[in-house]
Amino acid sequence: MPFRPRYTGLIDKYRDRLPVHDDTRIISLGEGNTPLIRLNNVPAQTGKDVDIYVKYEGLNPTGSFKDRGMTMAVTKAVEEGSRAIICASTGNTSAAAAAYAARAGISAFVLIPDGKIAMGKLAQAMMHGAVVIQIKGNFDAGMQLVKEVGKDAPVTIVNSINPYRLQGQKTAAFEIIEELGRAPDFHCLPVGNAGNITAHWIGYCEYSSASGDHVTEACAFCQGHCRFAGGAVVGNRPKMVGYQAAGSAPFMRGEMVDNPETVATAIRIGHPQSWDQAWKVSEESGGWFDECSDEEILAAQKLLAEREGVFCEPASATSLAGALRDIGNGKIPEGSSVVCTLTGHGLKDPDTAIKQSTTPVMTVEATLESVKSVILDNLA
Ligand code: AN7
Repeated sequence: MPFRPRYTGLIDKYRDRLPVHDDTRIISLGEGNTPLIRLNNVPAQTGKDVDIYVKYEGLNPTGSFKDRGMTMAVTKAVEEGSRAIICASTGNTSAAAAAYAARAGISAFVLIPDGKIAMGKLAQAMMHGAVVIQIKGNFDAGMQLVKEVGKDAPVTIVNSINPYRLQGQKTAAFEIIEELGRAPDFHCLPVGNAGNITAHWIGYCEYSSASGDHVTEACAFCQGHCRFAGGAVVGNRPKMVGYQAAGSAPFMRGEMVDNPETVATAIRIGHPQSWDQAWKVSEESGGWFDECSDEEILAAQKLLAEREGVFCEPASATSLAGALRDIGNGKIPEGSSVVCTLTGHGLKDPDTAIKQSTTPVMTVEATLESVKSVILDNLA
């Protein structure tokens, strides 16, 4: 068998495009390198000629895209001598922070909205030994507290306001270009704080520029962490489309939302931290924002699970729900290639999955006869 080097995570892979030094101690769990799956059955259902791919970020080590940002944020926190990290979270950031802190041997403090995070995510934060602080308030209140605490407590904030987070997350765009040989025409993402849509745009712009330079205004967000400045765009870049849950859609309202609500708890966010950057991304790329109802989100989650064998969490399905609608109405024209990011794994939120499933679980006698009769009754 030919020797193939072990995959050791996205910082190792893209170190010349990331703010690390040769002797930086990398805190990694082998994140990144996630599958880009071409949908086989769903596109036919639209009646349109489109290529839809899903980037299955749920297959990262802690089950969400947050690992891409967290490997960078924790690597840099450790390099800078920090002994503790802190974040507010709707769940996935807390799971990633807890895991990478455990890996690094430092402490993690996570603020989560009381009763409003999915069970799998809570289990992760607890299991990895984070100090879990449930607040009687939502994510936005937690974020405000974290910003204030971060001013004088000896903790590093690892929410996406930490610029290293977006640097790690931009690598998802690199992977997509490398697999498709070009950028897709449209890239659809669920939007909460809008960090990920911003990070992807930074990635596409860097990769498509002549010199690996940053060429986007949104990239001002890198705060100097891109290697260079300037450079002409040579490759294609996608239109970036951000979908929000209707009950927490500040980008659609055009202003912050104070009491966001949605079944997709991961994106139950009313005060996005990357507000200005995301508007720039939308403008620069020629994309748009839209919203999906909870019903549309759950239907897309189920469609993917039933028709393609891909299980993502509700928030993640928002990207496909929106894309299917915009393919249907022609905003995404025929002949397009579309990538939908599936930000988190379906196992994160088993309660919502079981609640919405219409497939009955049958209980029968433990006999050959009863099992056979179930099979005969249920053959497709
Ligand atoms: C599955 O964990 O904000 O627009 O605190 O978990 O970059 O915020 C999660 C966000 C989409 C939105 N899908 O990404 C947190 C948190 C899933 C998520 C988003 C989140 P951004």
